[in-house]
Amino acid sequence: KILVTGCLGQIGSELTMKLRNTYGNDNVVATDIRKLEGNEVIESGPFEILDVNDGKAMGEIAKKYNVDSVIHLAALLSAVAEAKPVLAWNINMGGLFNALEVARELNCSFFTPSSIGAFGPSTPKDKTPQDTIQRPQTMYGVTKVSGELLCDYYFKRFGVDTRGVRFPGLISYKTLPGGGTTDYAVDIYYKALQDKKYASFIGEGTYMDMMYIPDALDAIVNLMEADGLKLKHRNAFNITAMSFAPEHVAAEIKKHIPEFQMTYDVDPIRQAIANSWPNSIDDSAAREEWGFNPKYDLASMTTDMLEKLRVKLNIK
Ligand code: VAH
Repeated sequence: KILVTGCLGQIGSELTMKLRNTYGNDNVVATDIRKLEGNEVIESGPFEILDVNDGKAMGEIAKKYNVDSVIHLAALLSAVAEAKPVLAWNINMGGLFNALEVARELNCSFFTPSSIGAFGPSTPKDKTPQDTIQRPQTMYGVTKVSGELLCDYYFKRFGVDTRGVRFPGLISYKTLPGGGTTDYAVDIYYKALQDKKYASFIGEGTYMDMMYIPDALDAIVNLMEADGLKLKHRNAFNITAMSFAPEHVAAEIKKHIPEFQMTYDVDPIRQAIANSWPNSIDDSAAREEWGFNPKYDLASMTTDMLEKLRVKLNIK
C-alpha cells in the first residue's frame, strides 16, 4: 500500500491516478491538506486530509492503512517559497522529516522529488553533472539540497530505502500552474488557446530543463521498481527530457496557432531564480542505473498539450 502526500498538486494529482490504475485503487492512500469535492483523486480511492507538519496524524494514517511505501510530494515550489521562506522551510523540511520518520518506523520504501533548483550559480550550467557543487541561493533550493542530504542520511543510518529524482520543469494540463519558476511553460499553452498571445515572465534566451508529465510519472514508477542493489546514487538522480528557452515554445506553438503572439514581461524575482539554475543537466546516471528514457520532446509535447487543453478549456 502506498501513502501519497500532496495528492492534489501538479505531480500528485496525476501520479495518484497512475498508481491506482497500476496497483489498484484501494492500494493508494491519497492525502492533502485540503479536500476538493468531486475531484477524481478524492473519488477514486482512499483519501485523508493531512497536514504533513502533523507527524502524529501522518503516522496514524500510515498505520491505519498499513502502508509499505511513502511518496512524499507535499511542498512549496520555488517562487512561492521565495515569497514565504519561513513557511517554505517549515513545510518542505518539517513535512519531509515527518514522512521519513514514518517510513523508518514502518519500514517503508520512500520517494520524494528534488529539483534542478537544488543547484546554484556556482554549479556548472551546461550538462550539469550528477555529482557536482550544490550551493543554491533560493529557499526552495536550500530545502531541496537539504532534503537530498536528509534522504541519503536515512538510507545510510537507518536503512530506509529512499530514492529521488531532480525534476526539471514539469509541464502538464490537469492542474493550473502552482507557483513555480518554470510554470511559464505551462501558462503559455493556456494563454495561446485562450488569448492567442502570451507575455512571458521569463526572458528570451533563458534555457531550462523541462519534461512532459507522462515522462515524469513513468520515471517515479520506474525508479521505485528498480533493483536497489543496482543504484549507485539515490537522492537524487538528474533527469531531463529537453532544454529550451521561451522563444522555442512560442515557435512550436506557432506551428499549431500561426497567429500566436509572444511578448516578454519579465518578472525579476523568477528571472533571478531561473538564472541561478542550470541550462541543461546530464542525466546519464539515471539512464545507466535504472533505464530512465523519456518519450516526449518539445514537438510531441506541444501537440499533446494543445489537444488536451482544447478539450479541458472547451476551445475548438
Ligand atoms: C519550480 N516547477 O519551478 C518547479 C520545479 C525545476 C522547477 O522545481 O519551482
